[in-house]
Amino acid sequence: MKDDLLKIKEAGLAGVTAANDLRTLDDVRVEFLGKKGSLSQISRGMGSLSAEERPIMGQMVNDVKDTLEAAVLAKKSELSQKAMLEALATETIDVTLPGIAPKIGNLHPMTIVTEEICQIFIGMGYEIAQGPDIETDYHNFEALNIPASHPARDEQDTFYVEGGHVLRTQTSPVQIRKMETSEPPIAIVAPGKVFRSDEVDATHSPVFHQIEGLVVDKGIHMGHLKGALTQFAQKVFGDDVRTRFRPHHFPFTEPSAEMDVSCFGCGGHPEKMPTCRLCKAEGWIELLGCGMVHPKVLERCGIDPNVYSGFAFGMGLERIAMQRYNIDDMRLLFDNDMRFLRQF
Ligand code: 2NM
Repeated sequence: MKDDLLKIKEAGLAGVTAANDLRTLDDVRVEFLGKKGSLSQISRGMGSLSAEERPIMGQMVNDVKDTLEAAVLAKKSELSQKAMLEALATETIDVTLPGIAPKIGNLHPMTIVTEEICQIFIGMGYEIAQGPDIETDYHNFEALNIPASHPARDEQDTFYVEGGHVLRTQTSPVQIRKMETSEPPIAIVAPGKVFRSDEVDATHSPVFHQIEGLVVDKGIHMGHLKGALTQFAQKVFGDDVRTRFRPHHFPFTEPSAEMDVSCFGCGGHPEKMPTCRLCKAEGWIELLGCGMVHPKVLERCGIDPNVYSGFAFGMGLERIAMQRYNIDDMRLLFDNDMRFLRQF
């Protein structure tokens, strides 16, 4: 048994010395030191030894094991070092090869337009406000002075969901919630998705985007509304743009108006460009609805209309994006076809 052990030691050391790469070295390690290797087999045979011989042989087996392990370790570090030097000598990187360009995304045209408009209002001191897409009937209609009999409540126009809730048909409920929970002065804009039960076509979608604004303080009047919205229009379309206000009706404002901007296709002079497609030779383009917040709306939100007054406005964002980017079909904004979206 002792002879066997010495033979194993010598064969093992020879194997380690002969190993020229890490793989061969590991094969040698498994052959001699592995679970089923020669040393393990010797150990298993020790059961037949006498009680005096067993510890002596045990010690010898351990010594051989230590010797072989040390030899394998030393050889391993030598071979690793050699492999590293070889790799350094042979593997070179051609830094002149063309790179692989990372795929960089871009913002959706609706996002660009929304952020640009929000940024203009932020610059004028407004805060951004947000609220839930699913609203109570109260916040979407009742508080806005839209009674149960109003045509806007028709199921043809509004998505009703469980529990008498609705998908908000405008972002005004965000303004209602703001007025309910804070004291004037208030100056906010609320951008977001709104929902109406419309058929899809080139100019309609059941989901679209709006931005609405609200300013409430002591002494706010129509002059503030006209000034703020004209300044806004000039920031979006350029300093030369003019605005005009036409009387209109909304249940939640009194008086109410629609604001047009002079056409940025023909410069508001269709007589010089009778073919202008943007304004259909009208010279004006409708941009938004607006008005002085109805006293009943203020009162319902806990704001005393004898002390405070306010103006509000709302506009659709798809139409602005379509005019801005010369898009003739609203569906392109919702299809999310990459060939279209990559252009922005
Ligand atoms: C519009 C037009 C006019 C509006 C009113 C309110 C509120 F909550 F203060 F009463 N928010 N938004 C408003 C007024 C919206 O969209 C065409």
